[in-house]
Amino acid sequence: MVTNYRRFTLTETISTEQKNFFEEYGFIHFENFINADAVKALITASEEVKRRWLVSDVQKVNGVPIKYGVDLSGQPIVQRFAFINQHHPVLAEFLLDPRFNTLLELGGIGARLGDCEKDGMVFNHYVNSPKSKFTQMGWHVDGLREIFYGKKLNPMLNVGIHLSDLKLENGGLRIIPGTHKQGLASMLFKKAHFLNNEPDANELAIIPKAGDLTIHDGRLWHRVGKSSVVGEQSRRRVIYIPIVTGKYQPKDENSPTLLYQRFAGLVK
Ligand SMILES: O=C(O)CCC(=O)C(=O)O
Ligand SMILES: [Fe+2]
Repeated sequence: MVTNYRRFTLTETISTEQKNFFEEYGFIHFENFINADAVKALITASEEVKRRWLVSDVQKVNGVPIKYGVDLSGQPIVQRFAFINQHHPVLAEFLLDPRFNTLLELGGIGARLGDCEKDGMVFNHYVNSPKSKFTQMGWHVDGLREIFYGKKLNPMLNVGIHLSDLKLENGGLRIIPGTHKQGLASMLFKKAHFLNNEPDANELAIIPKAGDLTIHDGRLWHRVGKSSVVGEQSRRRVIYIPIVTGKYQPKDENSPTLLYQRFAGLVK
């Protein structure tokens, strides 16, 4: 497993070196995108949305199922929020940071932030306890969603804003660098989507500090490894926002639930 890879710092423009790295490996890691106060504000906002959604028992947002689970205390929590940016001003405003525009350059022509497309801003909250319903995620490519949508694959990037300090034993994002260049057959059949949680000989462990930002190509094989530590130390929060291209496809409360979304809900 690769753990020692190059990290970058984001400035006003994407350097040629950064662009080349991203094109070759299909991911890039920028350190210190936001500071500790900003991390705290984003977490606090998610806690407020959680309380509201628990009270009104929100099951879907714009057709996307919301995943609930149980915290260490036994209290119910939201473990996967979709379109959370549409439910809190702090999260909506966060997306106005001009540095997101800088990142669009990696998405090519017509690239935009998918704040009201796909699953919008996703907020994942993992915690490893006997009762937790969300501790890992099997191998998958995000681009597969396009095939479930029945549409031609448009390049899609996933921007991650990491809100927890991680060590290798905390599990987290595992990717296979370079697999974004694979053909359709490998994308569909290299591994059993969401069902396979086995480590891969070529995987790389993304090990972020709270406040770091990563981008991975939607066609890259990746998974979320389970934390080998339990309890409070296993808590992991990460935000994802897609960079999309192609036809503008906003979702609203009448949007249907897609097949892959039903499927993903069945997998622990
Ligand atoms: O939690 C993560 O770091 C990755 C989640 C993921 O791959 C997904 O939601 O598609
Ligand atoms: Fe993913």
